[in-house]
Amino acid sequence: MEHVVHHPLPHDVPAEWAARAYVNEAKYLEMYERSIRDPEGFWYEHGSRIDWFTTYTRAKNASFGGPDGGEVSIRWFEDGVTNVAYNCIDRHLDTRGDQVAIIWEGDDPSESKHITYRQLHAEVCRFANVLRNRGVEKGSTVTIYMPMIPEAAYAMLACARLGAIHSVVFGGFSPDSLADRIRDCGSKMVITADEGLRGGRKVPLKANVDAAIAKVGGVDHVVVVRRTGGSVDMEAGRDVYYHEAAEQVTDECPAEHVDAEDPLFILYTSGSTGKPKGVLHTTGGYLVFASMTHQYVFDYHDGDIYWCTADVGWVTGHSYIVYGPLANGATTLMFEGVPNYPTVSRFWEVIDKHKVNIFYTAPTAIRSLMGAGDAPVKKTSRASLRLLGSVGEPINPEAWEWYYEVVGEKRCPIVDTWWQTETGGIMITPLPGATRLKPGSATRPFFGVVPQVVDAEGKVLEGACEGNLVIAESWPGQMRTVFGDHQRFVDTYFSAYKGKYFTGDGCRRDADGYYWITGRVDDVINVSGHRMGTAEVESALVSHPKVSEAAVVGYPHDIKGQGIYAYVTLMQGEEPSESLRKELVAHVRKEIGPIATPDLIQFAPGLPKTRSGKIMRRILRKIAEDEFSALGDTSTLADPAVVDDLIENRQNRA
Ligand code: 6R9
Repeated sequence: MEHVVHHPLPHDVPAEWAARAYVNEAKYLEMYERSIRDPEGFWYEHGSRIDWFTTYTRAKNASFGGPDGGEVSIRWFEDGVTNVAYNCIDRHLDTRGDQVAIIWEGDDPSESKHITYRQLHAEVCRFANVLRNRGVEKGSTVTIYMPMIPEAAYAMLACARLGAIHSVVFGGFSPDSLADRIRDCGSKMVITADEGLRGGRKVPLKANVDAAIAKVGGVDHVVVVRRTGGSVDMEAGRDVYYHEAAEQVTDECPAEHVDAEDPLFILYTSGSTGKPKGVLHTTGGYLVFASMTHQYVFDYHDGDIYWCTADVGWVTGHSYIVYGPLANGATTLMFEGVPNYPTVSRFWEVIDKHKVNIFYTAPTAIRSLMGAGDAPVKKTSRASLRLLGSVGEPINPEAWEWYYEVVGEKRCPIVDTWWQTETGGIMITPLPGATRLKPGSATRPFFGVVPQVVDAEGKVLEGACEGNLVIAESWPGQMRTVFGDHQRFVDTYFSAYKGKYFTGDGCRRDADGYYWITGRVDDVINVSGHRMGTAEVESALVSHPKVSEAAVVGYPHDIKGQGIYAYVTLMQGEEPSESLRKELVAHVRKEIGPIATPDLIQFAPGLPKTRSGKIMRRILRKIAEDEFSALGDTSTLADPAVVDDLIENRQNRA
């Protein structure tokens, strides 16, 4: 390939991709144009891709408040009645009851399972009955804290079947983080496992739940799935093993009829302020959007084996392991393990073992496997692969090329999919067969998505430009509110640019109309594809008795995309030391979880502040990036001398 990495030329769409794809370029343009000109007609039509107990009479009823800041209200298919679990399971039983719905691949390569749609139906009904017997009903909130085992999907679908609202909390979060999330949504029920298993190591999930409940109270029931058989404390009257409870119930459970705008799930995500937000997604629009994007973006056809490597604790797991694929009657692979266990060939071996056709992963995984060289890839066949996907953060062109050439052997298009917890599904993405690819660009909007690039004042920029990314019109998969705090929803997403959804991302648009996401423009950092508010890490640090003040910024990291750089000012009389550094790292891991582990901690006698006391993060970012020669205007600093000390003792030296 002859293109220059920094100004990549588009890859042409080979005839074979176009021949099997749902849409070619002309069809994409035609459908996209229609979806924007006539959103009501377009979505009215596509809403019928799922089954409804009562059909909607209108598709879209949404307002972003307008330029004067009116009410923000987002409703799709609002008088329709349906059920997500019914759509993901029951409606397939006649045609594909014996087809595999979920392939589960364990952490240990000798363990795997195949679950057909008929078995899935029985498992989910049973799970729903266990929950119903313990008081879960339409509108209840249920916290799910599980490893990557099929029961995680059963539990989610069981909630959906009952019309209950699940809140899945990633198994890597600490008891404190779990406690906050249980408290915020008021769950009386927690579903967990004895222990998780990842990379050969055990994760004490049940013990973490016990510690969380000791802090929050209000939890009446804990359902414990046995995964490792490790011994755990069971509190009589509160805790029950799932396999014991399941013996007491039948495998039939009717699907509740729920309104299109009834909540389906809450998923907590980080923003620029301290407390994670409960992003609320509802039923009808979410499922239409998740299933439609899954079909078109991954060009999913009957019989394909599809694998998304995300964890169900993140939105990617919700939309593209569970809901989108199952709504489409797909075979979806769920992987318990990690990319480098037992060896760095694991992903490729799993692809060969299960003849995976479509593979969707994150740039951080690609970069770390790229670091292990080509040989662990090349020793596997990967002949089944037809399409590759990327999500979670910008993919650098070098990693894109490696993924394309070494993993996909130039046979497979790469779909670089930009979206967010808030958007529910993929927003900007190539469509295989329709879109010429440019390494590093998420390319063009999906149907119904109206991206705009605006400057700091909110002026809409035209043509090739760079600025902040906003979305001008509602789409069905959009979050509806912040659970319990609609004003926060309005303030976070619709106040920076009135009448528009602000994504928090910076973006460039090139002369071909392709979008290049440049990363967050707010105080959110993206570490290995995990979103984290710098304020969350700061509040964890200052909760340590020896810390007086902390400021956290991201810095470029070869594998993780961004690393966590913390500046810490100690309490009077405390001395910096290696052991204190370790103590602080351990403290943050305990407060938030291992994903928030600071990579670098710099002890600073003072932080750069304006005279009004605001920390000048711009300066801290520059120093963390080892770019301190271009600090910009420092004239507003209260005490310019602190900067010299910060530079002198910087931790990230080239
Ligand atoms: C799905 C998911 C959202 C943030 C988003 C952006 C970054 C995700 C991306 C990407 C560039 C892509 N992001 N996909 N940046 N290219 N293809 O990751 O949701 O965890 O909420 O993160 O991730 O910064 O704003 P979430």
